[in-house]
Amino acid sequence: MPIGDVKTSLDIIYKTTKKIIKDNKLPMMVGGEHLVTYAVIKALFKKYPNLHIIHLDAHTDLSESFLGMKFSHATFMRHVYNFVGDNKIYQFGIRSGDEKEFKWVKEGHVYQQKYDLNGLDEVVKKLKDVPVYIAIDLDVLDPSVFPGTGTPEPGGITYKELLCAFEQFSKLNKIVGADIVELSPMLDPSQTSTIVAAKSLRELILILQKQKQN
Ligand SMILES: [Mn+2]
Repeated sequence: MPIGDVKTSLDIIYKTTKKIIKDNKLPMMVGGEHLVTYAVIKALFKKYPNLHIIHLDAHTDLSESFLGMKFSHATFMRHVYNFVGDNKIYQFGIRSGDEKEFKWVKEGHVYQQKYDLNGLDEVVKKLKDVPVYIAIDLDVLDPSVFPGTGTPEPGGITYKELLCAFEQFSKLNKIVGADIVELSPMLDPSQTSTIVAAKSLRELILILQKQKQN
């Protein structure tokens, strides 16, 4: 990635994802900055116009702009919304956002479960046979479990709860891509966060592997 060049980076991710899709493989993104997800979903949406997104995160990421930037980790899901449309995005674990975002959510554009993963089982039942993308911002975890991230928010879920979410995801029949993002190893000298991220990644890869065999 050309560091600091957002547009070129998104272009590279978009083109690479298109190639992965064309080769009949499943894109699995690892980060880093959550904005990477935008380009992957954009490429997947071309193939799956009925694409749904399950998004685990502490933050809404639904601002139209952040610090003057249109494309950032705090805005990407709003830009995803702009092409996937109403009732396609399902957010869980959310405990940070601004007033404008929460007001917009209340208008009913996206599904949002605050603080925890309650209701995920029902959403999984509903989305069982439609194309689903899974976006996991690891800051959905409590900072006591995962401090190595750029914008930690107290009051998050436990690792066991995340494991239960993976169990739910394994019931989906059509996962078409996934990501695990926002690990910043330098922010956690204990390296616990890196271990948590690696273990989460393993779980998600096993779920995608099962999808490939279907
Ligand atoms: Mn976040």
